[in-house]
Amino acid sequence: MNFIVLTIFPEMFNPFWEHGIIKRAIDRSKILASAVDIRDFAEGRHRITDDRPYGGGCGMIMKPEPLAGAIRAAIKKTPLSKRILLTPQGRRFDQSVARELASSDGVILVCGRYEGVDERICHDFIDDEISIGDYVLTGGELAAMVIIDAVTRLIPGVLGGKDSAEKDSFSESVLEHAQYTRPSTFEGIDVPEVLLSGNHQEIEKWRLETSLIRTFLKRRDLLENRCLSLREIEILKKWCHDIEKIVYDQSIHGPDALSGG
Ligand code: 6GU
Repeated sequence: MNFIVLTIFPEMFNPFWEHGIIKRAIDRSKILASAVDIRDFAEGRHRITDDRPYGGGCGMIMKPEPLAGAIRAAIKKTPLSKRILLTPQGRRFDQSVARELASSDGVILVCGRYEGVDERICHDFIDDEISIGDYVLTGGELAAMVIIDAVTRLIPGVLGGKDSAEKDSFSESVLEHAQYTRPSTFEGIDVPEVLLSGNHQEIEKWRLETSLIRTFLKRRDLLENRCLSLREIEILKKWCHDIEKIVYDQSIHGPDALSGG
């Protein structure tokens, strides 16, 4: 997998390449990654990369020639890579887009800056436009890092065995279950007993239940769009039953029965 980032701030990527999983993926040749300075393709003594918009208006526009030169050079290096413009106008990046990119040969990520990019670049040099969410960043650089990070961890062999893809496809539509590590008691709060039991079947069941309840409480939209498994339906049905019982008992004995009022 080859990532080429085109940016006027290539130095922003140095600490990104040099830490954690990304560094390890580069060291182990799971990914190739480079940030190329668009300014290297700009003409003239001042190597200007932006200019005023035709028709007037505030803000500066990225000039087409340096971008075209940078993109052409990147295509020469990686002819099969998809050319992606990072812009708040793009389609929304999510786990399924990350998977799509992870299965490609490579991507050329073009970081927009200023108020935008000359439209002729968008038309003739770009295959796809991606946004990382509905807010406006000062440039595409942080979005490029988000995308490279999310895509890299999906590449086979980048994460350890336990974190591999099969768990991923699950975690994209339900939230990760609660996690604990030592000590078993922290500030008076114990780790749930089941996790210390060594009963793997019970532990797995507990994890699925906490995943589901969290998803229901924090991100109900994920649950609504998910194709539920039989086991998940059974768990949800049991909750419905338990909640109905509480409500039923309350309505029989009266709402004040338990408080004694
Ligand atoms: Cl990809 N670029 C910019 N400038 N702002 C954004 C974005 C991208 N995604 C969300 N906001």
